[in-house]
Amino acid sequence: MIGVDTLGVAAKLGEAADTATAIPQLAAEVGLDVPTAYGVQAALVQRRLERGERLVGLKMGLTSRAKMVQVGVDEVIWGRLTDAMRVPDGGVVDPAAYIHPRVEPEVAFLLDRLPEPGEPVGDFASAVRAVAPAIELIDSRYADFRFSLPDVIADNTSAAAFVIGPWSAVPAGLDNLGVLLEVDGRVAQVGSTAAILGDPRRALDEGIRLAGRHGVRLQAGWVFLAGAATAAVPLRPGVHVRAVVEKLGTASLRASS
Ligand code: OOG
Ligand code: MG
Repeated sequence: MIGVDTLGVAAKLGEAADTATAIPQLAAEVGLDVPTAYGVQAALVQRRLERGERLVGLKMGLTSRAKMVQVGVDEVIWGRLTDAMRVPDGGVVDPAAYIHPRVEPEVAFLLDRLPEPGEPVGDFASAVRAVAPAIELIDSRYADFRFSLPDVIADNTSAAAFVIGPWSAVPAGLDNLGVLLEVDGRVAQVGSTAAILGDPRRALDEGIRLAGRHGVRLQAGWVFLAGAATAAVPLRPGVHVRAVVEKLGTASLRASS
């Protein structure tokens, strides 16, 4: 689309994140469609790279019905992860650094040898070196956590922070593992990895395909978040959050008060 001020839109979203201040949705007003929204996302993440952050992976969004229903957008999307977004397992995050942070349980892959662009992942075991339970902290930069499809794509799919639990070897089946999200020891969300496109391994095929359309090639050593199996829950000050994935273990974080 001609005439979209990609850098200007990226600057608005970047400042909203840096200052933890919500902004109105902007896609309709500035005329963003899906391809131009991915262009804004690239420019938004480029701002981070220019201040010294490193690209360390890719995240999928809206790969489960629960998430699509929660945000009212029903297309699979992807975003970029940088090293500054990573929080150590068991680490502390400050909820005040975000606008309206939410947490969700995820499954992470540590990428290894990936096929050529356009080729499906034939052998998952050689494409993925290890798997881990994870937590994603999402924080839409739009007021009331409401957005259209191009809005959320431009906003780097609400990516804000992530925690990866211990890596383990890829288990025989990943397609029906129980998933829990606990807040202060109480179960807040229950699900199954089956909710992630039927099998989280499919999320990798989708990620390779969709990112490839925009010239992004996944790299060995990158982290890949397959998308949340359950709806996200608000992150309140002072709470302890734990994601539990059957066979894989747990990842946790604490919110400062
Ligand atoms: C969009 C990001 C969705 C997931 O795992 O489905 C996502 C949002 O919910 O704000 O990260
Ligand atoms: Mg997510």
